Amino acid sequence: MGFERTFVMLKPDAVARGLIGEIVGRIERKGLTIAAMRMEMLSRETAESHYAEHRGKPFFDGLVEFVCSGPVVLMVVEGFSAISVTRRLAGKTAGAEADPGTIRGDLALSNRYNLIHASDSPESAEREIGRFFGGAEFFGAPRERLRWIYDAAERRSPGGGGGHE
Ligand code: FUP
Repeated sequence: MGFERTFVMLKPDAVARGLIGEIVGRIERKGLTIAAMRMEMLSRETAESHYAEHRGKPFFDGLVEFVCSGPVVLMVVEGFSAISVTRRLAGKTAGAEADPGTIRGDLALSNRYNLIHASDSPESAEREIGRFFGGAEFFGAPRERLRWIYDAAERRSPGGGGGHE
């Protein structure tokens, strides 16, 4: 809780389907801030280390092949409770089971082509941001914009940074 940064990846299906704006728009409209962003093709090595916890599972090879099959959008998203809020915006893993109102629930049917990855814990967020944005500069929201998103007390978070007090 409090001010957090999380790692988000829009997968090749999101890019190929022209849904970058739709998904980024949902994250921004919620009040979270895109603190860093770039587009690239993942190498096999990077994809395998990103999904290392799934190594050995039946879907691992197909998953790695899929995320390397086209460009992805890599982002650092920040704001109050950014990690859990972004997970809830994404919805359950399988598109067909994800609740309407979520990104996957509204826009996906597959459990592989599910559009978005979002870090699942503070530890994952730190590791994944380090993997993809080590040394990068993050750009926080201007304070005037945050004024109507957070109460002043909520903005005084221990982590500080990124336009917060
Ligand atoms: P999530 O945290 O919701 O992204 O889901 P997981 O970490 O459990 O799974 C990571 C990715 O593996 C999913 F986004 C899609 C892929 N996957 C499959 O391709 N098949 C499956 O049966 C389960 C997951």
